[in-house]
Amino acid sequence: MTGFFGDIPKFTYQSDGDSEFAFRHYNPDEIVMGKRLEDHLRFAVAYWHSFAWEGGDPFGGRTFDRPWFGSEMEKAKMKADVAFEMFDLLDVPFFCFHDADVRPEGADFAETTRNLEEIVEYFAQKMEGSKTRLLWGTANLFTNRRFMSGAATNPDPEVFAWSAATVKTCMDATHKLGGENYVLWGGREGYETLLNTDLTREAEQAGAFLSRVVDYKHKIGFKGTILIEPKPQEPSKHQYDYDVATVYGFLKRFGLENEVKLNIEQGHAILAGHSFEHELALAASLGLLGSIDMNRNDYQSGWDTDQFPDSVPEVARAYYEVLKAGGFTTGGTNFDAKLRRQSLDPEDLILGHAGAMDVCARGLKAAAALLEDGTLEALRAERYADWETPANKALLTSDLASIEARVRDQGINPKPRSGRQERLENLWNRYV
Ligand code: XUL
Ligand code: CO
Repeated sequence: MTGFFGDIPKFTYQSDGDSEFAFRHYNPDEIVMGKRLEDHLRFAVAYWHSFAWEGGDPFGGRTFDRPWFGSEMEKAKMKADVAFEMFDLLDVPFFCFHDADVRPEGADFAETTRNLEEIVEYFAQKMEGSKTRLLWGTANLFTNRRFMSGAATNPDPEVFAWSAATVKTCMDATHKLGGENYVLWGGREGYETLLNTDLTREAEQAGAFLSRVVDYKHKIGFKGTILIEPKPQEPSKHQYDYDVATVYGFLKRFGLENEVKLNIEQGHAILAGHSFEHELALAASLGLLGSIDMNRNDYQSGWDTDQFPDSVPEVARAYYEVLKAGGFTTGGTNFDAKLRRQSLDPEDLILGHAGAMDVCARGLKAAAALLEDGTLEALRAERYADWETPANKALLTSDLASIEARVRDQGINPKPRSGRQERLENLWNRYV
């Protein structure tokens, strides 16, 4: 034991009592739609925000003063000890990490890789005594200055090579630890100005890069899912993986739409001018729904604030789409969320996650009840019911001249019908 979390007890579900250190709504064993809540939600802790982020902002540096900060291997191991203690206290089934969150950077590529391998070995040992599994691994191809002009899309082929080699090592690490997915967030795959950017060439590089990642997945027999995480801007002014629709176009262009799915983040959807549920519904309809990064954005600030979710109605909308699509398979709910920089105490870290788990549990249960009630889906189906007749189905394959003849012959004259939005909103509000 590191002692970092003092006497904070392990969280359990307690429907009554007044302990702050208990789940009020998240009962992992509760059966919802025939499945345990833990298996629906598949919560994961994000290593980077919880253990590597120092609390800086554009106007000031580190506010957190963690005993594991530093570049020595011993500190990296202490960080892992604290992380696994927290996973245990919160009883979370998963965690996620970038290479740079977990290992010290070495003097060169070889040393950096050795450091990663040493920590992966350490994680493997810790996982033997823990229930927590790896939801996904990923490579940080955005913090180091070598990536300032992109990774796969960099004008410098040496950066492409470095990035490809790094992703290989991170896929190896993920595979070794039994990860269920591998994520690629295009951190600096984008541009600041078109004046110095060749869009065509950069897209070809990105397509080749992702194709090689898919090849390598098959080569090593990694059975997990490759996931792309869309985001429209930040850090770049324009990010190539803008949103779900854009990434779908990219995957189709390179013939990868059956190989890669999406990790969709609430805050990124908001930045793209969409709702989270829009992005989830679209991904589900395209067969690309993989996993989610759950957080909330500040609706006034216009940047990615990565806060823990606090709104049951919002997360209910998201889980409604996930449940309607059949639930997660390899995916899960990763809290890509960080403390506010004034939240210095170990308790804050624990309570941020526990509160978010309760919010998600309430949201998922509300969404499941509405889905099981069936009224919403029945009303939606009713709206499109006229498409079910053979004559109307034939419209989708008829030519314009024969459609015109039908409109004339049958005297077709459409009568507008209510979309009944308020009625449906009232239905929602009975459940959340
Ligand atoms: C950045 C972000 C990343 C990815 C993983 O906005 O969401 O943390 O989730 O690289
Ligand atoms: Co994310």
